[in-house]
Amino acid sequence: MNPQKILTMQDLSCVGQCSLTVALPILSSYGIETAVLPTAVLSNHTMFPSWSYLDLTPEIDSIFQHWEKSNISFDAFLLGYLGKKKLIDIAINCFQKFSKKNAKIFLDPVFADNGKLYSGFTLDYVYEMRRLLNYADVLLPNVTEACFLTGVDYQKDHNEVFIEKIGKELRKYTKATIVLTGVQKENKIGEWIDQNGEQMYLWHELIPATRHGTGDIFSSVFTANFLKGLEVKECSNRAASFVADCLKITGEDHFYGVYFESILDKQRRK
Ligand code: PXL
Repeated sequence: MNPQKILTMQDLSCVGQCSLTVALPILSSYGIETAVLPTAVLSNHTMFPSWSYLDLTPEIDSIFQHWEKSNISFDAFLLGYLGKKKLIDIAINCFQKFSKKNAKIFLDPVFADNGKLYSGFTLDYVYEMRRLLNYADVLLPNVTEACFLTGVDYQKDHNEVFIEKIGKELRKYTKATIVLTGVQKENKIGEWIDQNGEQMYLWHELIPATRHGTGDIFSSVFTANFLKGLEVKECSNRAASFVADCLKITGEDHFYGVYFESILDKQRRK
């Protein structure tokens, strides 16, 4: 048996349960061989009051040269937080060099939430990110990211007119299956999905807690289930239900990520 091989490209935040420290254990737990391309090492993620940042992009050329020599290639790519404009071209180069035939690209653009850009991001970065949308097979933005990418003004009222306008505008940039996350309605949270022209909403119980890294958990669980052959709707339901379970078990004492580790095994067996 040849396990599927995925490459996940994002930062390594030493502390904080996000990006690689989430994607790697989750994807591996599904039996998917997971290679990593760490784009930077941070002491912790950027929701902490301060952080150190070591840019690893100068090393990537050399990493790629060695991968080429060894004929390394991947069945899939999962991109999360990149954080530097130059990484957009590096990502495109990476797909061109290391994709197996029909390799799938999962792109979570990760640069904003709750109507605002994350610390350190600018509109220039958002415009660069638009170029990557063209390469994605599955695009997993939250509502705020989708607004920045399309130029639609963010609003708290996620009514259907607003959501579907964002969806229509996103279509101008991508043929990907769009999974728009964090859509809110009354006491529910959900996704709006547009796959091959078929559109649907999925709704789940809203757990009234905001924690860091839940988007990264969502995209990792979604991607793992997709690679296992599940329908998009089921991948999304499973990802949302795992995030909800994580939020439920994470106590108030833990201000950054969620305690996903203790329930990961149970999730994978579903
Ligand atoms: O969870 C997304 C994320 C990943 N990596 C870093 C971050 C963030 C969100 O702020 O700061 C370094």
